[in-house]
Amino acid sequence: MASFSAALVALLVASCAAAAAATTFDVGDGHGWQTGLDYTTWTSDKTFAVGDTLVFNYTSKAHTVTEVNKSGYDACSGGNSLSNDDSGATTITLTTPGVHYFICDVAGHCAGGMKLAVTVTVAGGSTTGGTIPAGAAGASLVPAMSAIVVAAAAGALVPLALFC
Ligand SMILES: *[C@@H]1O[C@H](CO)[C@@H](O)[C@H](O)[C@H]1NC(C)=O
Ligand SMILES: *[C@@H]1O[C@H](CO)[C@@H](O)[C@H](O)[C@H]1NC(C)=O
Ligand SMILES: [Cu+2]
Repeated sequence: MASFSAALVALLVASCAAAAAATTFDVGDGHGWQTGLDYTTWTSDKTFAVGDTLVFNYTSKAHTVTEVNKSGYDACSGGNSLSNDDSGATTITLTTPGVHYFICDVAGHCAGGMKLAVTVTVAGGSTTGGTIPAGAAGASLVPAMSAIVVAAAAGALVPLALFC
């Protein structure tokens, strides 16, 4: 049963990693996108991957979500924005790795805290990634697949769904 358990753990880890590969982040959590919050603190316990989504919640027209480069972020300048929205519900899907910078372009708001920098890594489940060591995928996939069969037969997929 030891190898079965090991395979099941591998499957759990793999399925949780896949689930984590596309996370929707509610920026600022219940506080939304507003002045007076520290979004650096908000990001500090989170990791962001390609495919994840940021949802900015704020009063329409009262703020903007303006994607800028590092210069714009550092200077609180939206003059060379990459994208801009003030709809009140801005959804940004993080499609490329690297650091993505967002500010509010209403005068004074960026200086008042409305600046967000997220470091985006290649997702573990991404098909575009190059970070999986050669051999690792092939080595783990076969026991994971056989574990699916065994786990299904054992009726173990219900607790599996609850695990994540
Ligand atoms: C957005 O913010 C408003 C006002 O703060 C709040 O009532 C609402 O629940 C928030 N929506 C989401 C999806 O967080
Ligand atoms: C940001 O964009 C501006 C305008 O295109 C450019 O002059 C500046 O060098 C860029 N900064 C960075 C860090 O890429
Ligand atoms: Cu604002």
